[in-house]
Amino acid sequence: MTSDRAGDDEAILFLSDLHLCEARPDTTGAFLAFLGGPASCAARIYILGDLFEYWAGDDDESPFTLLIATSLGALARSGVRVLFMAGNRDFLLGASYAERAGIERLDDPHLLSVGGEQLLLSHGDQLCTDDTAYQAFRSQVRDLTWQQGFLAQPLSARRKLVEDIRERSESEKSRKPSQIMDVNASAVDRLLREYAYPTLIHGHTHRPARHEHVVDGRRCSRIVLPDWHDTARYLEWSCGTLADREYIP
Ligand code: LP5
Ligand code: MN
Repeated sequence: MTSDRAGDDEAILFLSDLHLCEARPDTTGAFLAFLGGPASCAARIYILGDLFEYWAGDDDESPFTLLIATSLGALARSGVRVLFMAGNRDFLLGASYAERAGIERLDDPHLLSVGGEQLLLSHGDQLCTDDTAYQAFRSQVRDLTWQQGFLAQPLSARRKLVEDIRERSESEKSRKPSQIMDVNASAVDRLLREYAYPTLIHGHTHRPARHEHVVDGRRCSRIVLPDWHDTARYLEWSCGTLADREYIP
């Protein structure tokens, strides 16, 4: 767990699940415009995972990944802090790409104190505990020894393996009951209790909503961020409130 405190007057943007890739030029265009637009007016932006469709290693230095790094780097150099939490698609994004892009990497979860509020940030996949096949897969690929073995393979072999797993994931998802791919209510309650009843902000499920959880008699909000597949949507903290925003370039 990492934690941080923001100044009361800071404007902060939260976004996740952009799934950037060359095959989605409209989303890439919207993201680049967003970096030059609303993000440039904020004090910091939090990207809560799945910035990329997938990340096979920092040695993927394609013009596409370099363009995103250059654009994030320009924002960071202008004084906007860019904070990144890994998702299940891009947990292999490492120190070298982070440095190139001027982004600060966070643990999952991350606790942010601002304006007297506690905001607990997470990608959200760890809360989907009913999806036991996914959680087993997750434990395997988050193992550092496994990751070293994976990263030791040539980039082309890694890309092929990820694409095979993507195919298998899509086929398994089509057979899973929808509710097991959402967060588990008890897992959410445990997390809220552990972090002293904050507001939880997460992505991953692509089911944007605001939920209320009452844990030990305490009322906590859980805000689920939208993906960027059709529109550029994010959450904005400003003057003590969290507002849903949509950016049309
Ligand atoms: O991402 P999303 O939302 O579509 O689906 C997720 C779960 N799927 C995944 C897999 C990713 O989409 C693809 C991999 C990302 C690349 C990471 C790069 C480095 C790792 C390289 C791996 C070789 O996360 C999906 C959930 C869904 O969220 C909802 O929560 O259901 O989970 C699955 O579909 C997983 C399957 O149920 C189990 C997959 C078993 C694959 C076993 C392959 C064995 C190969 C050995 C290597 C570990
Ligand atoms: Mn995800």
